Amino acid sequence: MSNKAIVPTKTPIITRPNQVVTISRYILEHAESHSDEGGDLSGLLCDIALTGKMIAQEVRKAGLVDILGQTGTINVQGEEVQKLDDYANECFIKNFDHSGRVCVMASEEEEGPIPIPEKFKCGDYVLLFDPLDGSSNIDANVSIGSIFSIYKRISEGNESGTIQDLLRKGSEQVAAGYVLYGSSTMLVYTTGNGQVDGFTLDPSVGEFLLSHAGIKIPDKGKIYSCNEGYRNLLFDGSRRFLDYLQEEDKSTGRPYSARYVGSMVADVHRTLLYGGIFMYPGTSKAPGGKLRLLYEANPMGMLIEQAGGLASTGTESILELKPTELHQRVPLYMGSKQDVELAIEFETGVR
Ligand code: AHM
Ligand code: MG
Repeated sequence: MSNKAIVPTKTPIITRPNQVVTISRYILEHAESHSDEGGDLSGLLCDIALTGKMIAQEVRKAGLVDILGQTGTINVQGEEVQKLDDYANECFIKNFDHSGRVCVMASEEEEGPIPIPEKFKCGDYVLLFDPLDGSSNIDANVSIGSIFSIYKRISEGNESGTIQDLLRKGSEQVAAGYVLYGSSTMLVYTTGNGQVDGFTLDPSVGEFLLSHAGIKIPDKGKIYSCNEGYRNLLFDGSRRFLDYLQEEDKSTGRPYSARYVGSMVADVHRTLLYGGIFMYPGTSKAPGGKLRLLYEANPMGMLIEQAGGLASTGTESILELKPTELHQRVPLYMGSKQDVELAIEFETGVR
């Protein structure tokens, strides 16, 4: 993408069935709805799509390590073979540090804030990302994903942003989304206003095309997603909630089915489309849970809530938590509104 601001079009073009809508066209047509002053948010989202395509391309080569070379070695093209998660992390940093659209970044793979080098212009936005979530699934050819979260900067001036720009409540996000590298590559994003849209990569033309317009999560589902290997380590409320979901009762649609990929992007994607609940509560070994508030819970929470669902710690709204550190973890429940409300009742002892 060039640094030139993209000017929003005045009259959004109406999408008709069977019409091919590329992601860049869609972003431009909807620029007004996310009050995109100067067009930088549109440009940023287009850059995310490009980054997703670059990572998807590399993900497709996973498993060819014995043929293309081990990580750390030089391959037949004379390039260094990188670990996929390192590649994805660098890809985000390199695509955004000179874009002129962000003033500071943070990655699940980096300890501290990632400043913008002095030689490059700083922009108005703040970008946080988990470059390759679910990376333990790579070698088994199971779906993985990238997650991103975008805020408007709050610090003054034209210099690099600060830690305060990064430690923000999820409710302040101006956009969030993920790229899922599954049986197809999909990009799902929201800029608020109750609108969540999904795009599928057409590999023949290398473009994300609108495939899931206006995603709405069902109010109640029939699937729960949880690592039950930790059942004995769960606290009373979450364990009783699981017991409840497994009980037989036709009138409330129980028992629920269990599905757990172990890649949050894949598990939340299914939850968004089919409904139900994805949960990673605290355990006696990890009372604060495992998943990261800024890189995983907030962006996925925004998507779920914009699609009509709920994201909760079990006692509080995820999106209202004020983070105190970059890599803070959080217990979480997210998904269909009625299912999450039920989980909260068990967590808070109402049931
Ligand atoms: P990662 O960021 O190290 O990949 O860990 C996050 C992943 C999530 O994608 C997934 O929901 C969770 O860890 C699975 O954890 P577990 O193996 O404990 O069930
Ligand atoms: Mg992760």
